[in-house]
Amino acid sequence: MQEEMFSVRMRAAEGGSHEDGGFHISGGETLVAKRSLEAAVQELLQKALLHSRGDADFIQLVMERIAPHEILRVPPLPVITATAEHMHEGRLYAMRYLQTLCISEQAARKGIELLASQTNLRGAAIMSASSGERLDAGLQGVRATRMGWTEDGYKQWASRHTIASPRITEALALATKVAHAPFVLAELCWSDDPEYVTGYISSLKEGYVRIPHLKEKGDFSGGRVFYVSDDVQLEELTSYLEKTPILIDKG
Ligand code: WAQ
Ligand code: MG
Ligand code: MG
Ligand code: MG
Repeated sequence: MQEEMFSVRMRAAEGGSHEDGGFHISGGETLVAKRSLEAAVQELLQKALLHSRGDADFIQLVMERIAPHEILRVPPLPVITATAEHMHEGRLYAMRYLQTLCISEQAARKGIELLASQTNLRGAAIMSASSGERLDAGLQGVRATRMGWTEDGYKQWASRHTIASPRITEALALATKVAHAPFVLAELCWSDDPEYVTGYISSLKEGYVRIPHLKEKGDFSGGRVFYVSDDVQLEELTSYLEKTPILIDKG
């Protein structure tokens, strides 16, 4: 018999809930076996309570059982790390690299400018890879959820990658799910946490490319951009991102 699986989502804000105008502190999501549910909840609660962006006074945790037969399994994207000694080099690299992934110069610039100018984004911007126009409804952003690692998949990956950390494995699971999304050509990300300056550009074509400096320490800007092709069907994309359960498994 297949094990019961649960999706867990956390969001935390300061100064009230997000919908009441609170400042976004942290979010996180995972997909775990029922016997790991308590540990997963504890980890996400700690992430909300001990956060460099502030002191959360609103924390929401949602758990939902997921039918095991609906879960898709994919291997993690391959990971490489680019060279960039400082922010300007990192952003220049990102500008050029995005264009090799069929993102127009204008859309690449708009994506970088968006992340650099936002300090309170909870979900990812959906952006046209040709025009750079934002397409997510009401500019609210979309949160990818229902993704996690299998135990074996995680063990194998961590044994082969010395960089394994909760932040990186969470980002890689998200990037792997997003890379498999219909209509998505690439993702651009850097953290909104002021102490973490490494970001990435990921795609199904080239994998997960880490860029060591995409902002300067102390900066609260950051977020995610999902670049999509012109034939995008927003409902289909959003439903995949929010609903389709994905487990990252052994390569
Ligand atoms: N779906 C959509 N957007 C999200 C999600 C999600 N599940 N989670 C986070 N975001 C967006 C949101 O705007 C956040 O404010 C922003 O991304 C940054 O989230 O290889 O830590 O959790 O060294 O702060 C990447 C590099 C780290 C890791 C990313 O992001 C590495 C990170 P954070
Ligand atoms: Mg976070
Ligand atoms: Mg995160
Ligand atoms: Mg953050």
